[in-house]
Amino acid sequence: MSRLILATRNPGKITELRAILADAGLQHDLVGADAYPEIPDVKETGVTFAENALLKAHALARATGLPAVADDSGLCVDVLGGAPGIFSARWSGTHGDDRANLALLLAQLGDIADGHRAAHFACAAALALPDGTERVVEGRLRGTLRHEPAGSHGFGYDPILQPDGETRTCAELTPDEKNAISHRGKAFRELVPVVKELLG
Ligand code: ITT
Repeated sequence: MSRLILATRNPGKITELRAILADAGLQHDLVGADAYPEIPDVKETGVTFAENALLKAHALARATGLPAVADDSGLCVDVLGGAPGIFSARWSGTHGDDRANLALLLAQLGDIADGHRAAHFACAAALALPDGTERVVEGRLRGTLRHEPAGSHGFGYDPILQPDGETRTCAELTPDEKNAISHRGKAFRELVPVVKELLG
C-alpha cells in the first residue's frame, strides 16, 4: 500500500483526516507527521490558508520523498474582519493552547450581540508531491458563535461554533456529523479525487 503523509502535528486534525480520507475511499497508508520527529516544524509565513497549507505539504514531501497532504485552517469572525483567521492556533500567544485561545476570543466578543456573531471555519487542503507538483482546494463551514462553550468533542473553537441550521455546537456533534458538514470534510473530499488521479 503506498504511503501518504498527513503533514500536521495537531492530533484533533489527524483523527478527523483519517476518518474523512478513509470514508472517501482513499486506500493509502496514512502516516502523521509525528512519525518524523526529526523534521522541524514549518514556519507558517503565508498570509492565506492556501499558502500555509502548501508550505506544510511541500516541506514534508521534500523531507520524506513521499506525497504529503496538509491542512491549514482557522476560525474567521465577521465582526473581527476575519480574525483570528490564519492566527487561530496562536491567538492567545501560545501555539496550540485551545483553551486560552477560546477564552480570549470569547472575552473579545463579550459585548457583541447574537445577531452580530456570524463566523466560519475555513480549511485549505493541499497535496504536494516530491517533484514539486501541487494542488490546493478550500472548504468552509458557516455558523454563529455562542457566548459560552458547549460540548466535549472535537478541538479548538468547536465548543463555540454553532453551524447554520444546527441547534448544537460542533463540539456537541458526533465526529461523523461534524465531518459530514465541516470545512475540513468539504475540502478533503474535494482533494481525494485529485490524490487518486495523481497517485493512482
Ligand atoms: P498543524 O499546523 O500542525 O496542522 P495547527 O493546529 O498549528 O496544526 P493551523 O495552523 O491550521 O494548525 O491552525 C488551526 C487552528 O484553527 C486550530 O488550532 C484551531 O484553533 C482552529 N481550528 C481549525 N479547524 C478547526 C475545527 O475543525 N474545529 C475547531 N477549531 C478549529
